[in-house]
Amino acid sequence: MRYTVASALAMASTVAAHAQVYGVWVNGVDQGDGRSAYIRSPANNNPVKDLTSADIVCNVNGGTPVADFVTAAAGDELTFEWYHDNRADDIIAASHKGPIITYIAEYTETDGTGALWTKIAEDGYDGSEWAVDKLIAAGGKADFTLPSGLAAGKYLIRQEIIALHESDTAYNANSARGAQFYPSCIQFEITGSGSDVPDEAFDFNTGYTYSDPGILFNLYGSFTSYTIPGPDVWTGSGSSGGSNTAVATTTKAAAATTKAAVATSAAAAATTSVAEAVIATTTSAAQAAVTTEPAAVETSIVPTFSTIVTSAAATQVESEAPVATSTGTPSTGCSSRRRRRRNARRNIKKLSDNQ
Ligand SMILES: [Cu+2]
Repeated sequence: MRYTVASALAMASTVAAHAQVYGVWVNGVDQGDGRSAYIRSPANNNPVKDLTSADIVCNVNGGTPVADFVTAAAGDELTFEWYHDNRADDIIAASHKGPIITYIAEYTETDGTGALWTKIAEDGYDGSEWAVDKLIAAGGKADFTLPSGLAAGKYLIRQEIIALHESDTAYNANSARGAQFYPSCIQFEITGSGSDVPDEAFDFNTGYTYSDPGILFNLYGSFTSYTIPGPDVWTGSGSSGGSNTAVATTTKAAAATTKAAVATSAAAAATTSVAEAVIATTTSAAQAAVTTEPAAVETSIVPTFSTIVTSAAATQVESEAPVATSTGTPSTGCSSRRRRRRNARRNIKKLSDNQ
Protein backbone atom coordinates (compact mmCIF):
# COMPACT_ATOMS: atom_id res chain seq x y z
CA MET A 1 0.00 0.00 0.00
CA ARG A 2 2.61 2.47 1.07
CA TYR A 3 4.77 1.35 -1.81
CA THR A 4 1.95 2.18 -4.15
CA VAL A 5 1.69 5.72 -2.84
CA ALA A 6 5.43 6.24 -3.07
CA SER A 7 5.51 4.92 -6.61
CA ALA A 8 2.67 7.13 -7.62
CA LEU A 9 4.48 10.15 -6.26
CA ALA A 10 7.71 9.16 -7.93
CA MET A 11 6.08 8.97 -11.33
CA ALA A 12 4.12 12.17 -10.90
CA SER A 13 4.44 14.15 -14.08
CA THR A 14 4.23 17.59 -12.55
CA VAL A 15 7.14 17.55 -10.12
CA ALA A 16 9.20 20.19 -11.82
CA ALA A 17 12.20 22.42 -11.95
CA HIS A 18 12.62 24.48 -15.07
CA ALA A 19 15.76 25.57 -16.89
CA GLN A 20 17.44 28.10 -19.14
CA VAL A 21 20.86 28.61 -20.70
CA TYR A 22 23.60 30.11 -18.54
CA GLY A 23 26.41 30.32 -21.03
CA VAL A 24 28.38 28.86 -23.92
CA TRP A 25 31.70 27.02 -24.18
CA VAL A 26 33.68 27.05 -27.43
CA ASN A 27 36.00 24.05 -27.91
CA GLY A 28 35.84 23.53 -24.15
CA VAL A 29 36.57 27.16 -23.24
CA ASP A 30 34.02 28.89 -21.01
CA GLN A 31 32.78 32.12 -22.59
CA GLY A 32 31.49 33.38 -19.25
CA ASP A 33 28.08 34.27 -17.94
CA GLY A 34 26.04 34.94 -21.06
CA ARG A 35 22.75 35.86 -19.47
CA SER A 36 21.43 39.02 -21.09
CA ALA A 37 24.99 39.57 -22.37
CA TYR A 38 25.14 37.35 -25.45
CA ILE A 39 21.97 35.35 -24.67
CA ARG A 40 18.56 36.93 -25.23
CA SER A 41 17.63 35.66 -21.78
CA PRO A 42 14.01 35.39 -20.71
CA ALA A 43 12.90 36.93 -17.41
CA ASN A 44 12.51 33.51 -15.82
CA ASN A 45 12.92 29.84 -16.63
CA ASN A 46 9.28 29.08 -17.34
CA PRO A 47 8.36 27.07 -20.43
CA VAL A 48 6.59 28.27 -23.56
CA LYS A 49 3.70 26.09 -24.74
CA ASP A 50 1.78 28.19 -27.26
CA LEU A 51 2.95 27.28 -30.74
CA THR A 52 1.26 30.34 -32.23
CA SER A 53 3.24 32.73 -30.03
CA ALA A 54 6.41 34.54 -31.10
CA ASP A 55 7.86 33.36 -27.78
CA ILE A 56 8.14 29.81 -29.11
CA VAL A 57 11.02 31.01 -31.30
CA CYS A 58 13.42 32.85 -29.00
CA ASN A 59 11.44 32.95 -25.72
CA VAL A 60 10.00 35.96 -23.94
CA ASN A 61 12.72 38.52 -24.69
CA GLY A 62 13.58 37.02 -28.05
CA GLY A 63 13.03 40.22 -29.98
CA THR A 64 15.40 42.23 -27.81
CA PRO A 65 19.01 42.09 -29.07
CA VAL A 66 21.77 41.98 -26.47
CA ALA A 67 25.16 43.67 -26.61
CA ASP A 68 27.59 40.79 -27.12
CA PHE A 69 28.33 37.98 -29.56
CA VAL A 70 30.10 34.68 -28.98
CA THR A 71 32.91 34.27 -31.49
CA ALA A 72 33.46 30.79 -32.87
CA ALA A 73 34.76 29.24 -36.09
CA ALA A 74 32.92 26.93 -38.44
CA GLY A 75 33.57 23.35 -37.31
CA ASP A 76 34.06 24.29 -33.66
CA GLU A 77 32.53 22.27 -30.88
CA LEU A 78 29.99 24.32 -28.97
CA THR A 79 28.60 23.54 -25.54
CA PHE A 80 25.45 25.17 -24.27
CA GLU A 81 25.34 25.15 -20.48
CA TRP A 82 21.91 24.97 -18.82
CA TYR A 83 20.98 25.63 -15.23
CA HIS A 84 17.89 25.87 -13.07
CA ASP A 85 18.39 28.50 -10.32
CA ASN A 86 22.15 28.51 -9.85
CA ARG A 87 24.99 27.34 -12.03
CA ALA A 88 25.74 23.61 -11.59
CA ASP A 89 22.54 22.97 -9.64
CA ASP A 90 20.12 20.16 -10.47
CA ILE A 91 19.71 21.63 -14.01
CA ILE A 92 16.14 20.53 -14.68
CA ALA A 93 13.75 18.08 -13.03
CA ALA A 94 14.42 14.53 -14.13
CA SER A 95 10.72 14.25 -14.96
CA HIS A 96 11.22 16.76 -17.77
CA LYS A 97 12.45 14.18 -20.25
CA GLY A 98 12.66 15.07 -23.90
CA PRO A 99 14.87 16.07 -26.82
CA ILE A 100 17.40 18.88 -27.18
CA ILE A 101 17.34 20.48 -30.62
CA THR A 102 19.54 23.19 -32.11
CA TYR A 103 18.77 25.57 -34.98
CA ILE A 104 20.61 28.40 -36.70
CA ALA A 105 19.39 31.53 -38.48
CA GLU A 106 21.07 34.45 -40.15
CA TYR A 107 21.35 37.14 -37.49
CA THR A 108 18.27 39.26 -37.03
CA GLU A 109 17.29 41.92 -34.54
CA THR A 110 13.70 40.71 -34.75
CA ASP A 111 12.08 38.02 -32.60
CA GLY A 112 12.98 35.37 -35.16
CA THR A 113 9.45 34.67 -36.40
CA GLY A 114 9.09 33.56 -40.00
CA ALA A 115 10.94 31.05 -42.16
CA LEU A 116 14.48 31.79 -40.98
CA TRP A 117 15.72 28.61 -39.37
CA THR A 118 17.81 25.54 -40.16
CA LYS A 119 18.27 22.59 -37.83
CA ILE A 120 21.94 21.84 -37.18
CA ALA A 121 21.82 19.32 -34.32
CA GLU A 122 19.34 17.13 -32.49
CA ASP A 123 19.29 14.52 -29.77
CA GLY A 124 16.12 12.68 -28.80
CA TYR A 125 15.71 9.22 -27.33
CA ASP A 126 18.24 6.46 -28.00
CA GLY A 127 16.20 3.54 -26.70
CA SER A 128 17.19 3.98 -23.07
CA GLU A 129 18.14 7.60 -22.44
CA TRP A 130 16.66 10.96 -23.35
CA ALA A 131 18.74 13.98 -24.27
CA VAL A 132 17.59 15.57 -21.01
CA ASP A 133 18.90 12.57 -19.03
CA LYS A 134 22.30 13.11 -20.66
CA LEU A 135 22.13 16.85 -19.99
CA ILE A 136 21.54 16.29 -16.27
CA ALA A 137 24.32 13.69 -16.13
CA ALA A 138 26.68 16.16 -17.83
CA GLY A 139 26.00 18.87 -15.28
CA GLY A 140 23.87 20.89 -17.69
CA LYS A 141 26.15 20.75 -20.73
CA ALA A 142 24.94 19.83 -24.22
CA ASP A 143 27.53 19.59 -27.00
CA PHE A 144 27.20 19.88 -30.76
CA THR A 145 29.49 20.74 -33.66
CA LEU A 146 29.06 23.66 -36.02
CA PRO A 147 28.96 22.61 -39.70
CA SER A 148 32.55 22.80 -40.94
CA GLY A 149 31.67 24.64 -44.12
CA LEU A 150 29.35 27.19 -42.53
CA ALA A 151 29.76 30.62 -44.13
CA ALA A 152 31.18 33.33 -41.90
CA GLY A 153 28.87 35.95 -40.47
CA LYS A 154 26.53 36.82 -37.66
CA TYR A 155 23.96 34.26 -36.64
CA LEU A 156 21.43 33.42 -33.98
CA ILE A 157 21.75 29.90 -32.65
CA ARG A 158 18.65 28.64 -30.92
CA GLN A 159 18.73 25.60 -28.66
CA GLU A 160 15.65 24.17 -27.01
CA ILE A 161 14.66 21.50 -24.56
CA ILE A 162 11.20 20.07 -25.17
CA ALA A 163 9.94 18.56 -21.90
CA LEU A 164 7.40 15.82 -22.53
CA HIS A 165 6.09 15.06 -19.04
CA GLU A 166 2.69 16.62 -19.79
CA SER A 167 2.63 16.22 -23.56
CA ASP A 168 0.15 13.34 -23.71
CA THR A 169 -2.44 16.11 -24.09
CA ALA A 170 -1.93 18.98 -26.52
CA TYR A 171 -1.80 22.53 -25.20
CA ASN A 172 -4.59 23.66 -27.53
CA ALA A 173 -6.83 20.94 -26.06
CA ASN A 174 -5.94 21.70 -22.43
CA SER A 175 -3.78 24.71 -21.66
CA ALA A 176 -2.82 23.22 -18.29
CA ARG A 177 -0.93 20.49 -20.14
CA GLY A 178 1.04 20.15 -23.36
CA ALA A 179 4.71 19.91 -24.32
CA GLN A 180 6.94 22.45 -22.56
CA PHE A 181 9.42 24.29 -24.78
CA TYR A 182 12.50 25.95 -23.32
CA PRO A 183 13.99 27.90 -26.25
CA SER A 184 17.08 30.07 -25.95
CA CYS A 185 18.60 32.27 -28.65
CA ILE A 186 22.26 33.18 -28.56
CA GLN A 187 24.08 35.73 -30.70
CA PHE A 188 27.12 34.42 -32.61
CA GLU A 189 29.83 35.81 -34.84
CA ILE A 190 31.08 32.87 -36.91
CA THR A 191 34.46 33.01 -38.61
CA GLY A 192 35.97 30.82 -41.33
CA SER A 193 36.28 30.54 -45.07
CA GLY A 194 33.33 28.24 -45.69
CA SER A 195 30.60 29.02 -48.18
CA ASP A 196 27.75 26.82 -46.97
CA VAL A 197 24.66 28.90 -46.37
CA PRO A 198 21.88 27.28 -44.32
CA ASP A 199 18.55 26.87 -46.14
CA GLU A 200 16.76 28.91 -43.48
CA ALA A 201 13.41 27.44 -44.44
CA PHE A 202 11.90 26.49 -41.08
CA ASP A 203 9.24 28.57 -39.33
CA PHE A 204 8.46 27.46 -35.78
CA ASN A 205 4.94 28.90 -35.73
CA THR A 206 3.90 26.77 -38.70
CA GLY A 207 6.49 24.00 -38.63
CA TYR A 208 5.68 22.79 -35.11
CA THR A 209 2.09 21.59 -34.70
CA TYR A 210 0.05 20.30 -31.79
CA SER A 211 -0.41 16.96 -33.51
CA ASP A 212 3.26 16.46 -34.36
CA PRO A 213 4.23 13.01 -32.99
CA GLY A 214 7.23 14.60 -31.27
CA ILE A 215 5.04 17.22 -29.58
CA LEU A 216 1.94 15.15 -28.75
CA PHE A 217 3.69 12.25 -27.05
CA ASN A 218 2.85 10.02 -24.09
CA LEU A 219 6.00 9.65 -22.04
CA TYR A 220 4.28 7.15 -19.74
CA GLY A 221 3.25 4.74 -22.46
CA SER A 222 5.35 1.98 -23.94
CA PHE A 223 7.55 3.18 -26.79
CA THR A 224 10.79 2.17 -28.39
CA SER A 225 11.54 5.33 -30.34
CA TYR A 226 10.73 9.01 -30.51
CA THR A 227 10.33 11.21 -33.57
CA ILE A 228 12.15 14.51 -33.05
CA PRO A 229 10.04 17.37 -34.41
CA GLY A 230 11.18 19.80 -37.09
CA PRO A 231 13.11 19.34 -40.33
CA ASP A 232 16.12 17.12 -41.03
CA VAL A 233 19.51 18.13 -39.69
CA TRP A 234 21.53 20.20 -42.15
CA THR A 235 25.24 19.56 -42.03
CA GLY A 236 26.39 21.85 -44.84
CA SER A 237 25.71 21.98 -48.55
CA GLY A 238 28.60 19.67 -49.40
CA SER A 239 27.47 16.77 -47.25
CA SER A 240 23.76 17.14 -46.78
CA GLY A 241 22.37 15.29 -49.81
CA GLY A 242 22.89 11.59 -49.24
CA SER A 243 22.93 11.45 -45.49
CA ASN A 244 19.83 13.55 -45.05
CA THR A 245 17.85 11.24 -47.31
CA ALA A 246 18.83 8.31 -45.15
CA VAL A 247 17.82 10.19 -42.04
CA ALA A 248 14.44 10.99 -43.52
CA THR A 249 13.73 7.34 -44.26
CA THR A 250 14.67 6.28 -40.76
CA THR A 251 12.48 9.00 -39.30
CA LYS A 252 9.44 7.85 -41.23
CA ALA A 253 9.83 4.33 -39.89
CA ALA A 254 10.24 5.69 -36.39
CA ALA A 255 7.07 7.73 -36.78
CA ALA A 256 5.09 4.61 -37.56
CA THR A 257 6.46 2.92 -34.46
CA THR A 258 5.58 5.93 -32.36
CA LYS A 259 1.99 5.95 -33.57
CA ALA A 260 1.63 2.35 -32.44
CA ALA A 261 3.15 3.21 -29.10
CA VAL A 262 0.70 6.05 -28.59
CA ALA A 263 -2.21 3.75 -29.30
CA THR A 264 -1.10 1.13 -26.80
CA SER A 265 -0.36 3.64 -24.08
CA ALA A 266 -3.86 4.93 -23.46
CA ALA A 267 -4.05 2.67 -20.43
CA ALA A 268 -1.01 4.32 -18.90
CA ALA A 269 -2.78 7.67 -18.93
CA ALA A 270 -5.36 6.26 -16.57
CA THR A 271 -2.58 5.23 -14.22
CA THR A 272 -1.22 8.75 -14.29
CA SER A 273 -4.60 10.13 -13.29
CA VAL A 274 -4.55 7.89 -10.26
CA ALA A 275 -1.15 9.26 -9.37
CA GLU A 276 -2.43 12.81 -9.62
CA ALA A 277 -5.39 11.99 -7.40
CA VAL A 278 -3.11 10.50 -4.76
CA ILE A 279 -0.98 13.61 -4.85
CA ALA A 280 -3.97 15.84 -4.46
CA THR A 281 -4.95 14.16 -1.23
CA THR A 282 -1.43 13.71 0.07
CA THR A 283 -0.31 17.21 -0.67
CA SER A 284 -2.85 18.95 1.53
CA ALA A 285 -1.46 17.18 4.58
CA ALA A 286 2.17 17.45 3.66
CA GLN A 287 2.44 20.82 1.96
CA ALA A 288 2.30 22.72 5.21
CA ALA A 289 5.81 21.63 6.07
CA VAL A 290 7.05 23.77 3.20
CA THR A 291 9.02 26.62 4.73
CA THR A 292 10.17 24.74 7.75
CA GLU A 293 11.43 21.85 5.71
CA PRO A 294 14.69 21.28 7.59
CA ALA A 295 13.15 21.75 11.01
CA ALA A 296 9.94 19.85 10.67
CA VAL A 297 11.15 17.00 8.59
CA GLU A 298 14.81 16.44 9.24
CA THR A 299 15.57 17.63 12.77
CA SER A 300 13.27 15.32 14.65
CA ILE A 301 14.99 12.06 15.27
CA VAL A 302 11.87 10.01 14.84
CA PRO A 303 9.07 12.18 13.54
CA THR A 304 5.75 10.48 13.90
CA PHE A 305 2.83 11.17 11.69
CA SER A 306 1.23 13.27 14.41
CA THR A 307 4.28 15.47 14.96
CA ILE A 308 4.50 16.19 11.26
CA VAL A 309 0.86 17.07 11.02
CA THR A 310 1.05 19.23 14.13
CA SER A 311 4.09 21.19 13.05
CA ALA A 312 2.60 21.44 9.63
CA ALA A 313 -0.58 22.96 10.91
CA ALA A 314 1.39 25.43 12.99
CA THR A 315 3.38 26.72 10.04
CA GLN A 316 0.84 26.55 7.31
CA VAL A 317 -0.36 30.12 7.48
CA GLU A 318 2.97 31.86 7.09
CA SER A 319 4.40 29.39 4.65
CA GLU A 320 2.13 29.78 1.66
CA ALA A 321 2.11 33.46 0.82
CA PRO A 322 5.84 34.28 1.06
CA VAL A 323 6.73 31.32 -1.09
CA ALA A 324 4.42 32.42 -3.84
CA THR A 325 5.63 36.01 -3.67
CA SER A 326 9.33 35.38 -3.54
CA THR A 327 9.46 33.04 -6.50
CA GLY A 328 7.55 35.50 -8.63
CA THR A 329 6.42 32.78 -10.97
CA PRO A 330 2.90 32.45 -12.32
CA SER A 331 0.80 29.96 -10.42
CA THR A 332 0.33 27.99 -13.60
CA GLY A 333 4.03 27.08 -13.73
CA CYS A 334 5.38 23.81 -12.40
CA SER A 335 7.84 25.50 -10.09
CA SER A 336 5.20 26.77 -7.72
CA ARG A 337 4.26 23.20 -6.99
CA ARG A 338 7.77 21.89 -6.85
CA ARG A 339 8.50 22.48 -3.23
CA ARG A 340 5.21 21.13 -1.97
CA ARG A 341 5.59 17.99 -3.99
CA ARG A 342 9.15 17.48 -2.88
CA ASN A 343 8.15 17.81 0.72
CA ALA A 344 5.17 15.58 0.21
CA ARG A 345 7.50 12.91 -1.04
CA ARG A 346 9.97 13.46 1.72
CA ASN A 347 7.29 13.14 4.35
CA ILE A 348 5.96 9.99 2.82
CA LYS A 349 9.43 8.51 2.92
CA LYS A 350 9.83 9.43 6.57
CA LEU A 351 6.55 7.85 7.43
CA SER A 352 7.54 4.74 5.57
CA ASP A 353 10.79 4.53 7.45
CA ASN A 354 9.01 4.68 10.75
CA GLN A 355 6.33 2.17 10.16
CU1 LIG B 1 8.09 22.17 -15.97
